[in-house]
This record gives sequence, C-alpha cells and structure tokens, in this order.
Amino acid sequence: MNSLSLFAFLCVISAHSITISANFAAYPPIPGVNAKEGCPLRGGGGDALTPLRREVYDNGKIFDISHRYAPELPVWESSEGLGQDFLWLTTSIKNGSRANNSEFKLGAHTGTHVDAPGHFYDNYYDAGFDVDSLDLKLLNGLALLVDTPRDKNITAEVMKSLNIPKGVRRVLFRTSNTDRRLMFKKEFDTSYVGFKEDGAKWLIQNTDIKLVGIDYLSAAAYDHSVQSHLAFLESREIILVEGLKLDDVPAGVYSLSCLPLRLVHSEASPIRCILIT
Ligand SMILES: *[C@@H]1O[C@H](CO)[C@@H](O)[C@H](O)[C@H]1NC(C)=O
Ligand SMILES: *[C@@H]1O[C@H](CO)[C@@H](O)[C@H](O)[C@H]1NC(C)=O
Ligand SMILES: CC(=O)N[C@H]1CO[C@H](CO)[C@@H](O)[C@@H]1O
Repeated sequence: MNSLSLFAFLCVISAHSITISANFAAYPPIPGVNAKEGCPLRGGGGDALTPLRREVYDNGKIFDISHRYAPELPVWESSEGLGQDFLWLTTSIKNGSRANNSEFKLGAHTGTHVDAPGHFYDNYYDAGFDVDSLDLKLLNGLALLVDTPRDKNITAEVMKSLNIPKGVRRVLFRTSNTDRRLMFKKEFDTSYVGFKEDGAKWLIQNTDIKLVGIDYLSAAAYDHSVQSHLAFLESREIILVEGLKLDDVPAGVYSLSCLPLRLVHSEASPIRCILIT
C-alpha cells in the first residue's frame, strides 16, 4: 500500500466514525459527510510541504472564477501590474516574532471585483450605495456563461445575436479577453472587449439580466468606459462583476456564488466567485 492509498484508507475509517457519531451524538446526520468530504486533505498539502492550488475542484463540480492576487495581476491603466509591494509582513517569525502577520494595500477595483452604483454616480456614493448594500441574492444564484463573437465588442447587435432568454438574471460574458489571456498579462491593454454604450442599453431594455460578469477589468469597452458604466449603474439594479477568470469552463448554466467584502463606503470590492455545476 503506497502512502496515498493508506491515507485514503484512513479517511474511510475516520469518515465512518464521523457518520456514526453524527447519528448517535449531539449532531443531526450531516448530508454529504462521506469518505471524500469528511476527510479534508489536511489543508491540501499531504505529506510534502507543498500547498495544492486549484482552479477546479471535485472533477468539475466547482470552478474557481476569481483571479489570484499576485504581482503580475494587471491594474487599470498601469504597465507595471500589481507589483510586489501590495502585501508585506509587518511582523515575521524570521525576525523573531511568534507569528507572521501581513498587511496589504489594494485598489478596491483590483483583480476580480464588483462595482457598486456609487462608482459612477456621486449622489449614490454620498447616499451610501456601497458594496455593503449589494444584493447577495443577485450575487448568488443560477447564471449563464456565454461566449460572445470573438471579433467584436459587445454592441446592441451582439447582444441581440446572443438570444439570451427572458428571465435569465445572471450572465457571465466570455470574450476574446479570455483567449488573449489579458488578465494574466501585467500590462494593462486598452484593446480589451467590453460593452459599448448601445450594448449596455440594449441589455437594460431587452433582457432581465441584473448581474453582468466579464473577463477583464471593466464591463465597459475602454472607449465607452463612462457611457456604459453610467447606463449600467443608473437604475442601481445591475451589479457588475469584473475581471472574472473564465478559462477552461464549459459554457452553460451554473450556480454562481459571489461574495464581496463588506467595505462600508466603498464603491468596489474584491470578490470571490465560484461556479458550481
Ligand atoms: C526584519 O528585520 C529587518 C532588520 O531590522 C528589517 O529590515 C525587515 O524589514 C524586517 N522584516 C520583517 C518582515 O519584519
Ligand atoms: C473593442 O473596443 C476597443 C476600444 O474600446 C478597441 O480597441 C478594440 O479593438 C475593440 N475590439 C474588437 C474586437 O473590436
Ligand atoms: C507560516 C508562514 O506564513 N511563514 C512565513 C513567515 O514569514 C516568512 C518571511 O519572513 C515566510 O518565508 C514564511 O513562509
């Protein structure tokens, strides 16, 4: 028996005892507590001191669609990317402290993030329409991942051609930004694909979409940055999730879960999003 199958064997044993104690002790039976889930891989590391970093969990059951915060992450209108200095240790074990303690500093629109209505409307900003006021019911629920025509920005014509059925409330738009791996290039690229003003207006007038996800730093095309944001955010009903990582995820319907930080007074927040099949 190699060490991996021994480990799996021990997992089965301990999972059995979890089920048994769940039935007889203070806890009600916990659905889904089985050998696999009841025995986490000790932080994913196994015996080698190497963390497991994943994009996909459980053979495609969960897709992580947020980008990592790392120095190469592109930043709006910067050629330098996020750089090394956004995260640092304030006390460290190497310097004699009992623990490592880090601090970080990020623009609120860095990486995979969400926009609140206060982003482009100062009256909404003053009135407190911040990321803490965003509707978690909209940020979590059934979502459609669609591919847009690769040679175009998202115009009214493109929106029309996508034929997104009425009733669909959450759509993640995968564009050529994903093919071009723009979120993996530290130099900000203005030629990314996003919504033109007429595309944004068409979506608002002709669909029930209230959550718009996109695969680069802005839902709006660069040359319509202001116009498209104004259109999307005016009603305060539409949430923009930007900078999503949609690589290697089949198009289709998923259960989307997105959780922003409760940053009071902030018009944006980093957001962790996953798709569950
Ligand atoms: C460790 O101490 C050195 C020397 O005082 C200092 O330059 C460095 O910034 C410290 N680093 C951390 C992570 O505390
Ligand atoms: C999308 O619009 C940007 C300007 O905002 C432009 O640079 C880019 O070439 C356009 N992309 C396509 C595929 O038309
Ligand atoms: C456990 C842990 O996070 N250790 C880190 C403590 O800080 C040093 C740098 O001073 C890192 O190298 C360790 O990985």
